[in-house]
Amino acid sequence: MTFLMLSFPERVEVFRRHFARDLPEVTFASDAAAVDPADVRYLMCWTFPDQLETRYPNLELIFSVGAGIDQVTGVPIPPGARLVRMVESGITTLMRDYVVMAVLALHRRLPAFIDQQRRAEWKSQPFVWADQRRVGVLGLGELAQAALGALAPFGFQLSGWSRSPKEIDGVRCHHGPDGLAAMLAETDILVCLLPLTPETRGILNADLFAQLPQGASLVQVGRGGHMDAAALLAALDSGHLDAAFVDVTEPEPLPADHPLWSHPRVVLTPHVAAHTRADSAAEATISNLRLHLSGQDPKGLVDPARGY
Ligand code: NDP
Ligand code: OXD
Repeated sequence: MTFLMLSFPERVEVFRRHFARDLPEVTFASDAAAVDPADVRYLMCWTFPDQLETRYPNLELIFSVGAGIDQVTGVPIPPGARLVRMVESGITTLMRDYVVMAVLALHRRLPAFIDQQRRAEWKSQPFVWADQRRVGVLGLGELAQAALGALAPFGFQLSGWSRSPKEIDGVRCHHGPDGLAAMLAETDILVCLLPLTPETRGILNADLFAQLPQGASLVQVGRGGHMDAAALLAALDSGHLDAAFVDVTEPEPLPADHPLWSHPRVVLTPHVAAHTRADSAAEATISNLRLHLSGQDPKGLVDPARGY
């Protein structure tokens, strides 16, 4: 019963130590060439090794090292194997912090002030109090709920949108296509924390931007494939949107001549909103393996029909 981990050496070593201490009954391996493929029951990776479908015939669980699984969507897996995305406190806290940072920066119009600073322009901007600012989040999953929880104490008006109906204290919850239109019409700062699926690809497009109120802003921390960058730039240039934080692009890395790099109202970060933390991820994975070994579903189990 082998757990094969394909990842960076530093992360692998942390996992190796945790497995040796907390789950010695499972053999931990990190060298694919040195294991008998028939022994591999559990695999952790970001992208799949070639011919995964036939390579490890006894695979039961495939763990993504990250929260997203769109990088493997559509790649066949062995019959009987199930895919698990990463749910761990390191990713969640980093994302929570990034979203709070970006929302506060947009709320206090930091991109406008940085632009003014470049021109040595000493000028105030209109003040808006947090209780007058409406923050809407696309997605109400693990990361979105952590971000909303951290935004609540500032007093923002909070709302969120998901596929299925939800009830979250202090958050106006919407779902489905009608719910999206209702939320967008009342959102000053929109945060995208959706998984990338056929349904959500391209969701941040000209039509969606047009449904936001004049002067709204965007925090794009989902996946590059969610956003039509040309539509964002057009909405910023027309003045309909005020500013954007963009952490994910298509392609990544973003080519050096892409206009997003130099737009004065865009803060661009290189897909760093969150990152898997080795020690907490190892604990989460071991806890998931224990659930699986006792016949229960692991946390973060992907539903192939939904695509996340
Ligand atoms: P979850 O699976 O916990 O949450 C996904 C949420 O999106 C759920 O609320 C789900 O609705 C909603 N959703 C999915 N499809 C639709 C749809 N068609 N219409 C409406 N709502 C939909 O994911 P996480 O919170 O863990 O992660 C979200 C995403 O964040 C990742 O998939 C990845 O793309 C991105 N990410 C980005 C990182 C970065 O560094 N920039 C780092 C980590 C993740 P429901 O609740 O009804 O199922
Ligand atoms: C993830 C990411 O999905 O880092 O974890 O984007």
